[in-house]
Amino acid sequence: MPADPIKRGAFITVEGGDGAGKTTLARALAACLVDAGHQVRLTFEPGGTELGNHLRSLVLNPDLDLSDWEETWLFLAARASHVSKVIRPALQDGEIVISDRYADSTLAYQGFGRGLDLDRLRRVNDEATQGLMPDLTLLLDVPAKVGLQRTRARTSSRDRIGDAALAFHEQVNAGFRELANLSAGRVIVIDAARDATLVRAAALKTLREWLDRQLGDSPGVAEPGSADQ
Ligand code: Z5A
Repeated sequence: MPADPIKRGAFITVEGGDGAGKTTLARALAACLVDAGHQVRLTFEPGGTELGNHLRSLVLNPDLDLSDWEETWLFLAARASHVSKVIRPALQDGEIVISDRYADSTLAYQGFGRGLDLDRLRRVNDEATQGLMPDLTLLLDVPAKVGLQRTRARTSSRDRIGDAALAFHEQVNAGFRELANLSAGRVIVIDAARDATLVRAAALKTLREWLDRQLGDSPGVAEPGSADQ
């Protein structure tokens, strides 16, 4: 089990650039875990609480002019609320929390993308999360161009960050890969340029192996759709 003494569940994050398939995968993983009998809390950033949802609409509003640090504080305020009101209580109840984005997104987007100081970002992230880091992070790696094509095929609505230049998204993706190298024990990189079924299968395999190691004789992870068979 994780070392944090007040924590009994497991904390898993799904990270990656725009259109990497995080939401699709997070939902599929949650469904497989629920089918296997786990208590699962599926959540996301920015959002997951009333304050977080308000801050999400502010920080993604393309008509709002924000400095890079103003943008960062909004993400951090949303995270502080998310950790204290959703993630920690769920972990204390023994649930498996799956968050679609978390602290690594701030390092990748505001650090590698915007160019803000990484050490300072780590410190403020640490304050916002009260030191709570994921036990496992699945990093969906997809070329920025492919990810942006996916999201732009889905919607034409604009957002402050998704609309940034391709070069920005490439820096973000390179940042995520560097973070994975720095935290190789926690972050597992999954090739997400493949068909969604293959991405899900690779992620499920990783998750099963990880749960076997962490949770011993817990129910594990069901095959997709096995509850219906
Ligand atoms: N942000 C930040 O800067 N700092 C922070 O600290 C945090 C966030 C926490 C959140 O916006 C923005 O905030 C985000 C980072 C920034 N901005 N950007 N860019 P969001 O939550 O609205 O956006 P997102 O997190 O990038 O989600 P997304 O655009 O919805 O992408 P996704 O969740 O990775 O993908 P998806 O919704 O699962 O799939 C996108 C489409 O592709 C959809 O039509 C799927 O059916 C399709 N899809 C999924 N997988 C595949 C595969 N494998 N092949 C083909 N098509 C696929």
